[in-house]
Amino acid sequence: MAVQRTFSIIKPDATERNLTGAVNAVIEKAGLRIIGQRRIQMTQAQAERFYAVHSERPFFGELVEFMTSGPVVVQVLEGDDAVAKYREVMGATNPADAAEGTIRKLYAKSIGENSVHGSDSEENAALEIAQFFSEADIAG
Ligand code: 3AN
Repeated sequence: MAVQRTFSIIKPDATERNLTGAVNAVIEKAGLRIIGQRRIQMTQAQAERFYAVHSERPFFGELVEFMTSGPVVVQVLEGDDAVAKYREVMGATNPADAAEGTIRKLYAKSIGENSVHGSDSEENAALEIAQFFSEADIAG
């Protein structure tokens, strides 16, 4: 299995409930290493750019509003097969469908306020990491 990087966001519903450490514990227990991490207040422009692929979806406005409603923690994760592994650790988009022990089963409030984001491909991971990190801010 190849060592990969993936991009993660701990979303406002989780930072608001002081769950950054709890989410990080699940990530690290799964064998992923947090090699870059920064807490930021996303601007509307950053959120619109990040979720541009969803711009035609009915929930786009709500999604941008939510992602700018409070601080988020942006992260670079590294490990074997990191993209797929983190998707597994996050659980299904809708917490009602998420498997036991996953971050969304443990902590997500709803399909919209679902605590974490993780890249869906290695290609998107590279683009998403580049939106928020320079190499100087990543140490593996
Ligand atoms: P995932 O985050 O599991 O990759 P996507 O890419 O389908 O899921 O959706 C991106 C984000 O859009 C989700 N994390 C969630 O916050 C939001 N979202 C998706 N579907 C809905 C929905 N039906 N209503 C509100 N927000 C949604």
